[in-house]
Amino acid sequence: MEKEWTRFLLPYEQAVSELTAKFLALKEQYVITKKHVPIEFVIGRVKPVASILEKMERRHIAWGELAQGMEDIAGVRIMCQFVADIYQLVEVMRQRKDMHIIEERDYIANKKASGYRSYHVIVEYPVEMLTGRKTVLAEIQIRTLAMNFWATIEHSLNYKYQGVFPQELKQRLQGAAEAAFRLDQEMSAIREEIKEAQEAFSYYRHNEKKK
Ligand code: 0O2
Repeated sequence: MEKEWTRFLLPYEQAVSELTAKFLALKEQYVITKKHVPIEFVIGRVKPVASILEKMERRHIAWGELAQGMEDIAGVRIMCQFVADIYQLVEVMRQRKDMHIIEERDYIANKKASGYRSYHVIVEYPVEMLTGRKTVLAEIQIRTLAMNFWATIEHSLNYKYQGVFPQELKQRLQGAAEAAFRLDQEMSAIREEIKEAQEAFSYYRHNEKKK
């Protein structure tokens, strides 16, 4: 059985490492433009077998339906500074020819009941295997650093409470999610102000030079 899992997960491993490398390469391209870089860092993982089995049971997914029925076996997470960066990256992804978007879930505009916010993009991604081309599904989660901070803490608490949080903790987490989102909004507002100040400064310098 272990060998079968290894064989099954191999294209997903490849998809995660290729997609991670591609988003890092995209970041480098932004870096050399000397403009704002919308990517902070990128991580990827293949869902552990125990989590796949748990989700198969919870969602009643049969072994034969696994490749189409579970979209997040291959997962890549991109962290950004600002909410606007997230939408910029989604737009970049929509233009790319090497990954085909089949679904987008905007959990920023429509946060989850838990308080979770992130933008999920499900893509079909082709990997070249020894046996030929295999197209797998992958889930790209794009979120701000503040959203990631919240989700990381909530995720680890989830393990402890198995998803059944005491009422007070649940409310605190929902409150913390709102605080994280307010932080994102504040940072975006500050960023706009900095941009305006920089534009005004360069306009002033330009006019000074003309004198
Ligand atoms: P891991 O370890 O991150 O892979 P489901 O998986 O059934 O809950 P669905 O509809 O398949 O949900 O996909 P969804 O909700 O678009 O994405 C699921 C993934 O999003 C989760 O994967 C988490 O990574 C993240 N996520 C969604 N909701 C929450 C939440 O309330 N809190 C946190 N911290 N993360 C969330 P996994 O498999 O749970 O875990």
